[in-house]
Amino acid sequence: MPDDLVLHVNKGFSSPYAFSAFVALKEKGLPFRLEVLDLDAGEHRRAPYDTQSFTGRIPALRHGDFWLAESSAIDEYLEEAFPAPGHPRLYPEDLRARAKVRMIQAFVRSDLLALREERPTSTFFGSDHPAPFTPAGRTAAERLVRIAERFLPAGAQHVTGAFTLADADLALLLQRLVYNRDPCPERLAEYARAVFRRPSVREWLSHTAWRDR
Ligand SMILES: N[C@@H](CCC(=O)N[C@@H](CS)C(=O)NCC(=O)O)C(=O)O
Repeated sequence: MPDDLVLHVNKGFSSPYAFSAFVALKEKGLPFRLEVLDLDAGEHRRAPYDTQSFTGRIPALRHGDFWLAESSAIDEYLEEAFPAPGHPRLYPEDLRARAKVRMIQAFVRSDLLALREERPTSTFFGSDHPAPFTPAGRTAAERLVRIAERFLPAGAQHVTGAFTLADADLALLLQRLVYNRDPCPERLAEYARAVFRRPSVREWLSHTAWRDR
């Protein structure tokens, strides 16, 4: 097929970035194929993937002969290549709501390094047990709670009027606390759990060691 879609992910399905692109494809209702690379074996650094993917990282999307890396670029490409109303909208139509979604996606990818290191996805997509927080990890966890409270309006189920990819990304970030039973306000915990009940997310989870708790 000339326009087939292939998403390259990592063995173990632990990548939060591949998660975002996978959820985008699923929520759009697009047929696609998964190509699973063993990062421990260095498969992502071998030719031709290393150069075709530009960055030699996962995720990378191939759409026909077009290659794209960087999860947020993949998310936005899918939104524009398969637009509403023919396909579900994953970014809001409203300019400011769309900007908010992009802000949250950028925040999730660039901030809270200590939290991401001390509560890696292997503690919920895999079977690793978390160690107690260092002061830096605890500070990052508290910062996440404070900022997520601002992102999620009171009484809302989503950060904007309907589900967007910011919800998928933010819910995964919150699961670093929720799944590991670290302090997290119930409102945020329930939000993260609800997003993780979406069929698109459940399908990702089915590839991982996730256990409902
Ligand atoms: N900014 C990139 C990050 C991608 C990334 O860091 N992927 C990791 C897996 S989570 C990877 O490929 N690591 C292998 C390596 O860097 O050698 C995105 O948003 O897609």
